[in-house]
Amino acid sequence: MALRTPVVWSDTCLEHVPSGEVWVGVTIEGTEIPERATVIRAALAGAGAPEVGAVQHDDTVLEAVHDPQMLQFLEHGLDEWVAAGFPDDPGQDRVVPYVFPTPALLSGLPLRLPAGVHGRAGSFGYDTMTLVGPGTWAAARGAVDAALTAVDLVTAGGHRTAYALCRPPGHHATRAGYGGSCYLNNAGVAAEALRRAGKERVAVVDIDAHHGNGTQMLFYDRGDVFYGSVHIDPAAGWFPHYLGHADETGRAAGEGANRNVPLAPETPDAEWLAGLARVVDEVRTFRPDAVVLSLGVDAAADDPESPLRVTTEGYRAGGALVGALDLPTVAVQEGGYHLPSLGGLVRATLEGLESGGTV
Ligand code: SP5
Ligand code: ZN
Repeated sequence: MALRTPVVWSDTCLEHVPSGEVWVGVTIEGTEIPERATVIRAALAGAGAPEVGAVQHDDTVLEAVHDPQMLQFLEHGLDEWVAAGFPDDPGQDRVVPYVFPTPALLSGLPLRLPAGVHGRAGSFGYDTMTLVGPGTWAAARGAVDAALTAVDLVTAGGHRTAYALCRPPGHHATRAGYGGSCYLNNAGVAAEALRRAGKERVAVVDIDAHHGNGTQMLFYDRGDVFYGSVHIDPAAGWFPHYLGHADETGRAAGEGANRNVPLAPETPDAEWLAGLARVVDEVRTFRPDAVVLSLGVDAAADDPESPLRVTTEGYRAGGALVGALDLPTVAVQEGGYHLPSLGGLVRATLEGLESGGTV
């Protein structure tokens, strides 16, 4: 049976080309490449899913979720970088930070934004892998439009589920920081837009292999947005390294509205699904009015960026667990890097999502 979930697409997603990211000091080819989006798009079209063009939205929700100074930097920082001559000397055409205002550096003094763009980059970029190049802003902003369009489809468009084929991904982007191949937090923007569309309680379920530290911290102090994630244990040596532990349960009004289920390397379907079922049980207890699914498929066995061992059928069953909530659900694409299996994994998850409820 054909997929009925609309797929929101923006051509701008192909403009971001992350070649030459810096990992442990070495320039390597990026893994978060445009072909990811084209193979997913083709697989979903092949499954019969209708495609919808992303509709441009204004910056209201985006500016509520992200620091305006970071938005400014992402939009205009590259122009400053080029004007300062870095493409010629030392020969770097993308914005790469090199000094970071960590608590250890500032030693309690307040953050003061550096005048030089190369210094300022580390105020917003929190790693060296997530470079800002010529198409980065257009792609990231287009991904936000895709997420917002998917929200419109479930709030006013008569669909229970909608899927935004967001690229670049978003769940590592914090209020004032970008990293982990993420610039703007598409899932966070979707959750906030659902709140503003009248959904009083929203749950974000994150099945990307990595912990969505950005999304977690956007809502950490809030009781109206739940965040739950199943992911590779950062304590086992995996990105984002500093967050994603089981004892991060929320703060202040958000206490109890955050749930992390870190998993050991090599975790197969059964334990991954058991972890996801725990998250989904807590979502049910939270009684949300809508769900955002951060749909990363890098927990798959073949994926080069994580050691989890989930199969395509595991992803289908995971989609069904979320679909069984039978709530308006906006799925947004996060990670997933194994091109030959990527499309089938996303397709299976969305088929599971549809089958779990009454679409
Ligand atoms: C959205 C998402 O899935 N972001 C993933 C960010 C984690 N990236 C960690 C990068 C580690 C570098 N990988 C280089 C592999 C070389 N073999
Ligand atoms: Zn990931």
